[in-house]
Amino acid sequence: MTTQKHYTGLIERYRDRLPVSATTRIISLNEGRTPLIQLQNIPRMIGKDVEIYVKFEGLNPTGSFKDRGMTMAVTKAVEDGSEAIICASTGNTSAAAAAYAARAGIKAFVLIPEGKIALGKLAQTLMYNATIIQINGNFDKGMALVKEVANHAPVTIVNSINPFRIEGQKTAAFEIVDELGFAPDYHCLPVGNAGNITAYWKGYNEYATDRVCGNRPVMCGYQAAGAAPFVAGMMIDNPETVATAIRIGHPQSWDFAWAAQKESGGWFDKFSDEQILAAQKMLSQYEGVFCEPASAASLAGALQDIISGKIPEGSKIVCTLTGNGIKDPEIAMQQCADAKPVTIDASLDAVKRAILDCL
Ligand code: AN7
Repeated sequence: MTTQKHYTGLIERYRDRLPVSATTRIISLNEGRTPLIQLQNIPRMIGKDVEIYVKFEGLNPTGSFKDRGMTMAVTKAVEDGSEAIICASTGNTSAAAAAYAARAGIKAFVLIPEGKIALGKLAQTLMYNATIIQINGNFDKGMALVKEVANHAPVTIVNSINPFRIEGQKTAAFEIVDELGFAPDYHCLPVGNAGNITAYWKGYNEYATDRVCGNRPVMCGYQAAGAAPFVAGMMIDNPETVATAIRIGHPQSWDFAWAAQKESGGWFDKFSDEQILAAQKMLSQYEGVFCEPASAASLAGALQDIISGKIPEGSKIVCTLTGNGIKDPEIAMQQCADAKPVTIDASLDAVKRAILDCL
């Protein structure tokens, strides 16, 4: 009998394609290897013959895709002798930075827009014991400050301008190809700072260059209507959306994201908060997959483009669900405000009546 080595994270799995050496101390929480779930009910409901898969990145250790980039960024920061990391964040990066810093035994500083990050993200960042610095400004302002302060203090930036973040995140594309045996025809994802679309495109390109797959997907980037600089074709100053994760007006990976769109023959589009929330609820109700609002932009976009025919029938589509729905309990409760739990007497009769009333 062969003993199977237990899974120890994406750096170990893809170490040949990542910038680590045999002696690198790997800082990992066994991130990656997230499920690729084929939707069963929604394609039938829209009456289209398509294969839609969701890459559920909300099942990473801190509940978002950021763990992929953070294992790599923190591994390299530690290798380079850094004792502190810093990031600006709409919430998920801060949680990931805090967790991997805890794992590494170094310090994490996170700059967040006051009052604009989801409750779960704040709670986990506190638990991981990061130093949280709230600013009375948005993510873009925080990002600018982080870039400045890194010139004045011994801290390593772990936002996606750190190239090791992109290296880690490109492994999501590898996993999809390894699992399907091919690259999808279309890859749909939410776009905020645009690090992730950059990373996926890099991953697909590396695999295509090495002939691991014969094709590369069309890249479709979806934004919230109030925070859609790629749709506007220019940076915007006061982004607003209920999907706080992507409340970003000055994306750092601007040029890389345009390259991904152009080289893949893809497009950007934007969706209202109502459309994003509807997609989030639909995915929960009809597929049992609970992602956070920002993540649902990928499905909102895919469905619109499938229904319009822009994405033709017969296509294989992957939507990245970037974060877990549990991170934003306040939005979830608002989404279900009409589905108040019934309160009844603790008796068999009352429970029986409550069930029969609903059938
Ligand atoms: C759930 O945490 O920017 O286009 O500071 O949390 O790579 O920025 C989060 C971004 C999509 C957008 N979905 O990804 C942060 C942060 C979720 C996110 C995005 C984010 P990028």
